[in-house]
Order: sequence, then C-alpha cells, then structure tokens
Amino acid sequence: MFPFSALPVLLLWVVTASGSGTTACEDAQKTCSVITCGIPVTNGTPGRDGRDGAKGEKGEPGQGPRGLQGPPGKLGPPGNTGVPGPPGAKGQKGDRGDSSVAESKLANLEQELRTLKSELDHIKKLKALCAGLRAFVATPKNAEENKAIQNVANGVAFLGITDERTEGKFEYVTGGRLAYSNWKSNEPNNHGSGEDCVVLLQDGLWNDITCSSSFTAVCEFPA
Ligand code: FUC
Ligand code: CA
Repeated sequence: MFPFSALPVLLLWVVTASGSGTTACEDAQKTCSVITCGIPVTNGTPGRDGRDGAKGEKGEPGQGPRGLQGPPGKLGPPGNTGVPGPPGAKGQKGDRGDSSVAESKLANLEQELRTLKSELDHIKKLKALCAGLRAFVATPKNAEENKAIQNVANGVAFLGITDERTEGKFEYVTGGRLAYSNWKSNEPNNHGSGEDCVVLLQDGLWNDITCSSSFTAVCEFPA
C-alpha cells in the first residue's frame, strides 16, 4: 500500500521544498527531469488500510466425517390443480316427461269423476223412487227397524245410506252421521272400483256395494 498512498504527500513535499532551491532547479530543468530535482526525503507514515477486495472463489469440500441427516423440511406449497378426469358412465333412463305423467293422472281423475257421477245418479234415482211416494229410502236406526226392513224386503235391498261424499264415512242420504249400523264382518270394504251404496242382505247384515247395482229399494214413510 505504501508506495501509492504516499505519492500525493511526496509530490506536495516536492513543490513546497522547491522554493529553497529554485535557481538550481530552473537550471536543472533544462537538462534534468523533475524527479531528479529537490532534496532527499524520508518515507512518511503508512496510509490507512484500503477497502476489502472481491470475494474469493468457493473452496473445496472439507475432508471431515459427514454430519447426521437433518430433520425434514417444512411442508411445501400445494401443487397445481390436476387435469379433469374422464367423463362418468351414462346414467339410467329418466322418468317420463311431466306432461305425460300429468296426462295419465288427468285421465284417471276423469274416469273417477265419471264413476262418481254415475253413482250419484243412482242414489238420486233411488231417492226419487221413494220421493215419488212422498217417502224416503229406508234407514234403520236400530235393530228393530233393521228387522222390519228385512221382513219387508224379503231379499237384498238398498238402504238410504252412502259414503259418496267422503270415502269411508257413511251417512244417511237425507244427511247426518249413522246412529246405528249392522255391517257384515269385513264390511264395508269399498270393493273393486269402489262401493258407495249400502244393501241390507237377506240375513239382515249390511254390505257396501256399487250404486249402479240393481236391487229392491225399501221406502219408509214418515209417521
Ligand atoms: C265382497 C263384497 C263386495 C261384493 C263382492 C262380490 O267382496 O264386499 O261388496 O259383493 O263380495
Ligand atoms: Ca262391500
């Protein structure tokens, strides 16, 4: 370091020192270089350390024994989304469209309506039959009346009882809930496409039956 950092100090010295030997130097300039002029000098104090040099190259691996394996590193970030899978298997055939389901439901309802209309027609005819006589279709209100009707009918006969308004809820055709009943076992069973009228069987027991059946009608006259 010394030869470079000492140079500015050395030159300064040369200039200020030249005052004492000006004449000698001026003369000398004609034949000599500047360096050869001036008086002898001693070395100055060393300058400050220079800046650090550039980083050296990486050294060779050491010769010592290999260390133990370190602990596993931290969990890495999630991977990219995979490619879409292949299409699934073909599904089963769906139900019929809404309109065809609605159409078949409508057809069923229309059929039911026709049956009910026909049944109601028969009940009305039955009522009209007795009404023509200023009477009502017989409705036994107790065992005694039931027996009396049984005797008059002398066979199967319609009673003035129906569940035409509400299925399973039998009532008098003239209105009102049943006060008495004498159903055969397992009756009423609304058999087949429906049974909304009631007949008194030969043994005095009752069976619900379709109103379109043809039987004797017993009329009872108000007292
Ligand atoms: C029974 C009765 C029905 C019908 C049928 C033939 O099922 O309940 O009303 O008479 O027999
Ligand atoms: Ca029945």
